[in-house]
Amino acid sequence: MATIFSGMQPTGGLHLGNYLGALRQWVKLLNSGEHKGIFCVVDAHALTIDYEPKELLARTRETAMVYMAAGIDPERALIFVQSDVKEHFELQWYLSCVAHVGELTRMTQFKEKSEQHESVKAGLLTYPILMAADILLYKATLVPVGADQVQHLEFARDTARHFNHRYRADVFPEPKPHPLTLRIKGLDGQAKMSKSRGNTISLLDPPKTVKKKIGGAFTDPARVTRDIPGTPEICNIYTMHTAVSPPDKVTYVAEGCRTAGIGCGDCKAILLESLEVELVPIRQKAEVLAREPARIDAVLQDGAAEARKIASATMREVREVMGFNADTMGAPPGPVQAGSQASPRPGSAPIPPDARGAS
Ligand code: AQP
Repeated sequence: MATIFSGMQPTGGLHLGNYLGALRQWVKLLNSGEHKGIFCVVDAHALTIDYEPKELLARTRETAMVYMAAGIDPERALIFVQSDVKEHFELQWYLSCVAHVGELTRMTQFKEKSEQHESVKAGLLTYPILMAADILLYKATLVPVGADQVQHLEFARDTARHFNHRYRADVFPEPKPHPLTLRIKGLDGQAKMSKSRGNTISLLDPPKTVKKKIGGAFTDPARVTRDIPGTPEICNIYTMHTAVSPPDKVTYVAEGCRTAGIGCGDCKAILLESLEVELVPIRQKAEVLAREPARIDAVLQDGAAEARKIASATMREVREVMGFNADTMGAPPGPVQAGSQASPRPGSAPIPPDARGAS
């Protein structure tokens, strides 16, 4: 059974782009019964952009809540928070010692995001190493990724290869991409719908807000008046139709747009109906979950406990092939006392009393 791993950053409220482009596909993959699912809220990745520490925890919980409301069943999949499993960061460092800086500086996301800042934080450069650690820690074999993350997944595959080759071991399987091709543009019709751009329809927006946002959303600029035909393929409203409307309605709005048989307002009204079919159950489940924060915390605690089990088993293998003491996690805390029962590191000679500074 393939293990799917994926995650989202708690950088803001999850939106239609996150849902239609990724989350809905995770649910489909999980419900196919062919995969084991591990879904992480990647809060440490969220530090690579400016954020408000006081808001991070609430956003992290909300992200997990939306995973559940959208259909990720915690009985069938692990849901946990990245920073709760410290092995991600340990593995990140080890991988950073087999990864190449040249590969990192070539990443499109790094180039684009670093151009926006005068002083570039190291975390922006090493972001793909943490992503590789997230995936490899669970030996995930299938990773649902959007086009903008394909390069990072390729990096994770390369890093798995570098590691296995360097340590002449077969610790990490190479994760395969499960391509997510749908791309939803923002309400501005310019860039992709993005939490950080403020051009989103949030999954938890009330119906009135969704209506208002769709009403003001950018369409084909050629359709200045209702009687001018348009090109549905370049219109973000049409893209959303293809994701949420039944096929007969998709055909109807496409033809109506091309022939000027319908106006953008008509097209948006039909989209609203389809969107509500998709969003109502998510909102309802989220409302119930929001009243039960202890349930969300319990899911995240159980998820982290299970994730730690997998992670610590992988790290044991990793440490062993790297020449560390594989049992570090189980070692008793505190300094080793003379005459204690603690086992010496493999291959280590006893330390002579003089060297310990004993009088
Ligand atoms: N507009 C989108 N259309 C389709 N898919 C999208 N995804 C994001 N936006 C769209 C997919 O959602 C998953 C999780 O994304 P993320 O939270 O890790 O970060 P992101 O892709 O950078 O999402 P945002 O909203 O744009 O966040 P910010 O603004 O913080 O950078 C990914 O699988 C992504 O493909």
